[in-house]
Amino acid sequence: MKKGFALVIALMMLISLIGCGKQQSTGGDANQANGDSKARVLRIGTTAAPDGHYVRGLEVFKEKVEEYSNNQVEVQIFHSSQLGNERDLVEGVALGTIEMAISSSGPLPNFSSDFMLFDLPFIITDRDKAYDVMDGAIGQEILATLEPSGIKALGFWENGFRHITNSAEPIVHPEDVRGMKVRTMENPIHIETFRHLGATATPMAWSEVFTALQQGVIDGQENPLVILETANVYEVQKNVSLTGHFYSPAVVMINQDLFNSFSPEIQEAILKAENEARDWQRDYSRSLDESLIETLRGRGMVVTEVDSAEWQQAVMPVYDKFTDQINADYIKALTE
Ligand code: EAX
Repeated sequence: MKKGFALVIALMMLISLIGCGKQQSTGGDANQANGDSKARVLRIGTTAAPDGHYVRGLEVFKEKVEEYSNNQVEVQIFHSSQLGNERDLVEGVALGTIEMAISSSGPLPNFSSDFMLFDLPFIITDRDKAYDVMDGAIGQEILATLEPSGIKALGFWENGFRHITNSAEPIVHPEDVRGMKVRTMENPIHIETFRHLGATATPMAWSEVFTALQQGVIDGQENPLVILETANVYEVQKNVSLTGHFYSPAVVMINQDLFNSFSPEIQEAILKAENEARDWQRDYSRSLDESLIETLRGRGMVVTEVDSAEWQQAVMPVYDKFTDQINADYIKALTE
């Protein structure tokens, strides 16, 4: 009986492996062999839900890149971590097993420490100022640090201002998170910030968070409002406190060798489409931050305003632990 069951499981695994292999063969490299008459497929992976702000932006990118390339390129969007968690996605693009990805800044310091700039608490409080730095020389320098990993990073999109959620009493003051088990992204500065506040920081991939909250493995988490809404976090968390303690950009990336294999015209189409989609996605993200407070209240969440200065002061010591690892001119550009 047991043996029969094991055989069935083994067969199922084999079938799913064959399935994966097939899916991968639709990728860019495989299509190269078919000549230019057939559209080359760019699969883009994201952890976001189908109606999340990344996916909406990627839909704009898809439409534009297909138009600008005269349909020589086809974009396929894989939402909800179907191609893996953010760390897997970035690794996949580096290795060329996935053509493209969008990843929040969370796992990027594992690939290039320069990205830590954006992870410092409250380093960004004004998104327009942040866009200037990210789109200017400094941002481009930081994106280029992914090149040795085989990644061409195209631009900074927006994940957004992160706010803390929980289900016990609403969090108002920094000391309220003491003793709480808070899920953070797999990011050294994020982990240290919550540790510093006296919480048990629990780094975890995004796809595991909903269940962990539901089962009480963690008490809270932090994310932009759009994620609370589109990933149904309001179903398992009662309160959101508008701390805005981190601003998280999101990087759109493509495998470097794959990008280089395209004609200059197609490369131009990809770059132009990414640029325009980025602007669209940022505007969309910004508009959601305004509208979603009421939406989440309607979902039954208690939305709590906090004293930002009090929170900033509480996390300042975190800077001392990391500033020697971050280019001082970069910090200046964001803070001055
Ligand atoms: O990129 O892991 C996270 O909390 C991210 O904000 C989310 O997956 C969107």
